Amino acid sequence: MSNLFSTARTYALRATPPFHLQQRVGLAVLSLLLLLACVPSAIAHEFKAGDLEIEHPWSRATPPGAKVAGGYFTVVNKGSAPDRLLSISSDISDKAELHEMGVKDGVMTMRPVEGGLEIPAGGKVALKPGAYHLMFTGLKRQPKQGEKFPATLTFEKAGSVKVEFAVEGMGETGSGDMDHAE
Ligand SMILES: [Cu+2]
Repeated sequence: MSNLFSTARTYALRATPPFHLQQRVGLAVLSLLLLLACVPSAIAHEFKAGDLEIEHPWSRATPPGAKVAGGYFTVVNKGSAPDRLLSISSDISDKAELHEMGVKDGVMTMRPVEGGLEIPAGGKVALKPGAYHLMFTGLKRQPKQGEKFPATLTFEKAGSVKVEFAVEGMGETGSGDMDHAE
């Protein structure tokens, strides 16, 4: 990418007037290529709700019979007031809870977040393996690698927003992951 950009800069510098048609066409093609290169991949999807951006919601394929699946994404708050993630719902499970990890008596545990999760003004919160995360509990079916399933996130100020969780492979752990089998 950076190579592409420096090539573009060199090209732009060279294309000083008189501006020949050939150069213009060349520049147009180059801009188009740059544009295509900057389109996020199918995996890096995002959703907007008011001042909030929800980046790349993802989950993981589960083994047959599993009753829980994790849910992860990053919320960016571009506004000047804090907001709060209150609840999550999806057809894939009976319930979806917001969990946080903690260490109790030297053992990693997870517990529901009480009162929702604050998204600070101008800040962001990442839900990821080993940290804050969603848990879809009472799975009605197994999420399959490569599919997307819809869910609704409800925020105190931004309201409800529909998102899609991209299901990644079972081995997709991120760092400091903890098994959700209970
Ligand atoms: Cu959990």
